[in-house]
Amino acid sequence: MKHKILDRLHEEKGFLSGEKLSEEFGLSRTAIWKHVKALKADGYQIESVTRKGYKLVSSPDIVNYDEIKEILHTKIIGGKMIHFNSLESTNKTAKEVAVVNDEGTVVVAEQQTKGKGRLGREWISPNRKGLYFSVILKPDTDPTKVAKLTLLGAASVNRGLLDLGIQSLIKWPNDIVINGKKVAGILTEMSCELGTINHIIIGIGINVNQSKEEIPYDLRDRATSLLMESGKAINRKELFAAILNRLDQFYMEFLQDENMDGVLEICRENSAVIGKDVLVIQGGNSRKGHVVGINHSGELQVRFDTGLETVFSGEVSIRKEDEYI
Ligand code: BT5
Repeated sequence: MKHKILDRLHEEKGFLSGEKLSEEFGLSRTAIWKHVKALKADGYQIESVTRKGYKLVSSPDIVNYDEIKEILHTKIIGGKMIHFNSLESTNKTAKEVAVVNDEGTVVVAEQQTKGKGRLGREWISPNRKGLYFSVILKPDTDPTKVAKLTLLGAASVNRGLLDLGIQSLIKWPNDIVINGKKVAGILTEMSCELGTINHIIIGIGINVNQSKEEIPYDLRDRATSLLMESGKAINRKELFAAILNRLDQFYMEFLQDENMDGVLEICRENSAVIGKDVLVIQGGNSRKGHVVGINHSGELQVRFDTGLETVFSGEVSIRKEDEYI
């Protein structure tokens, strides 16, 4: 009901009387007032004047469904959106709710207190400075295709950023970088049984409006934000919707015939590592190699002294020889 009242306040330019609202929704005026109070607690600035009613003055900087639905044009992704002000990790919560929710459900939080990176690492997620969300997918495919879905996430972030006029590169398999520094990361997790996928969680974290001082000191040489790179504050709602729109587009393509050609082409054309000398770090072991390309299965092709090898995305980190990331 709260959301319906919010919709009406959004529509109405001037004041909307409590009486009219209570007639429209068949509620008492006290009930209407309670919902308005709840909206105020969510951060909506609503002016209330005796005998005139309520007027929406401003919406909070939050990334929930109400705030992006006008610009969300998706078929599957975001069909349901579960929003939290604070969570330990959106991937953790998405995993917990995956069984009882349809695919496309998005878990989003304004901040994370234990954001997860890969291999037990941490993702720093300050309140309302970035975007932190996880998408639940349930494709009818085999687990070997899952690594490719990380690239689907990466391509969606790259294209979503471009929709807002921001250029970025994809550092296979899960980093988005601008000017050699990491601005976003993707964590894909899977639950499967006997070769069948129960669900996949694609978690995306993006540094949006952090100033340099808001990036932890020990990450400043390798992390950046969109604000720092573009010199202007970025609208998180627009960016969130743009990425979900792209994710939906690419996932629909994938569902048709598991075709990822478009996504792979984006990952190749915008690669931060193809044609570069890199260190391939795997299980505490580091080897020098030269990245030749990304193959049809989304794996990295690297030429080592010993010959050409295919590198899988699971437990591997790639670092450029002359850079920190
Ligand atoms: C990643 O791991 O890059 C995956 C990050 C995924 C985060 C999202 S947020 C929503 C969803 N819910 C979650 O709990 N997680 C996902 P990895 O490649 O392991 O990179 C982690 C490393 O990046 C850390 O060890 C730091 O060095 C660095 N790092 C941590 N926070 C960062 C940040 N905010 N910006 C840039 N680098 C960061």
